[in-house]
Amino acid sequence: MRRITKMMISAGAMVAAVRAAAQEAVAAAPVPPVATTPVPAATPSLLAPEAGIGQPTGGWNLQEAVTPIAVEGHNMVYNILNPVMFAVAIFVMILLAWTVLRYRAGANPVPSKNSHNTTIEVIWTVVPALILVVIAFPSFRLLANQYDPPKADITIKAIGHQWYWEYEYPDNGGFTFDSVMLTDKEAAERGSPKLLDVDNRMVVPAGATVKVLTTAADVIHSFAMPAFYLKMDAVPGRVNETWFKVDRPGVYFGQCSELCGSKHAYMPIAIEVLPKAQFDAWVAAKKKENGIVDEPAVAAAGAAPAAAPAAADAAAPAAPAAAAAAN
Ligand SMILES: [Cu+2]
Repeated sequence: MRRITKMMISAGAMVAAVRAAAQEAVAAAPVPPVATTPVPAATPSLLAPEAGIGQPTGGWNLQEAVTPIAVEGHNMVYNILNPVMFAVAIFVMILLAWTVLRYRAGANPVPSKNSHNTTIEVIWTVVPALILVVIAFPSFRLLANQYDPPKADITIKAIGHQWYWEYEYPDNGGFTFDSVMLTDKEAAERGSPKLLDVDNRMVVPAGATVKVLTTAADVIHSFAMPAFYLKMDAVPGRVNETWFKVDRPGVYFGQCSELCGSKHAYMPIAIEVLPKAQFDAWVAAKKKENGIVDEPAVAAAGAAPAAAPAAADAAAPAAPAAAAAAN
């Protein structure tokens, strides 16, 4: 089943690649190059990437898991799928070697006339089916958890473009910004791995459930973050939903994971997880930069000192409510 799904996915990827190439050819002429304009980093505190966390390590293991879903996914890979695959592969190799040696023509001058054996046929049907059932239970549980998120604390929209990501913060006045890959020189200056860091990272608060809405402006892209065990297609004209929750502040790197044209490899995703207070400061800076004013908070702050003593009593209960609404 997994194999068929995998084949279907790779067939889908080929179709998408052909479609992307066609759309790219159409879009190539009028669209100016996007990766050349340097955008000043607006982040008040820029976290330094940490070796071995949220980026490739060159080993053959998965990147260290930093979300509950990633922990569950790694458990599935390391403790269920890999042992089953190794056991099946070794068993089949031994069986093959035994058959080749034991039933070779030289040792069997008179060939066997057996055509079938009911017992063996039942065994080789039932045992693989049981193995699949054993794999299915934790697999379906993981799938259900991935697609049944807890209530979101913040929603962020990730929009794929040829070839950069754009992020929108609808909960915080709807400011948007582009996230373009750093050159090798810029990445070296910042101490970041090359081809993975961007000028403006997607910033999220630590310990919060982040809902990510993915979509695209031109061709199909895919929003992927290995350390979060997260991958979601970004399809033009459609909005997909995924989520993550990271407790550990830090910088995590991912890449577009759907062939989307000639610079597919150069539109990385960098997510910076900040402690809540620093995140709030970053949001405040972004709002200021974009001229976004919190209407209810301004009204409450302006009304309180100006109000007559009698009116202040009536206004007082409304102020916390207004402040709560502003948050
Ligand atoms: Cu892409």
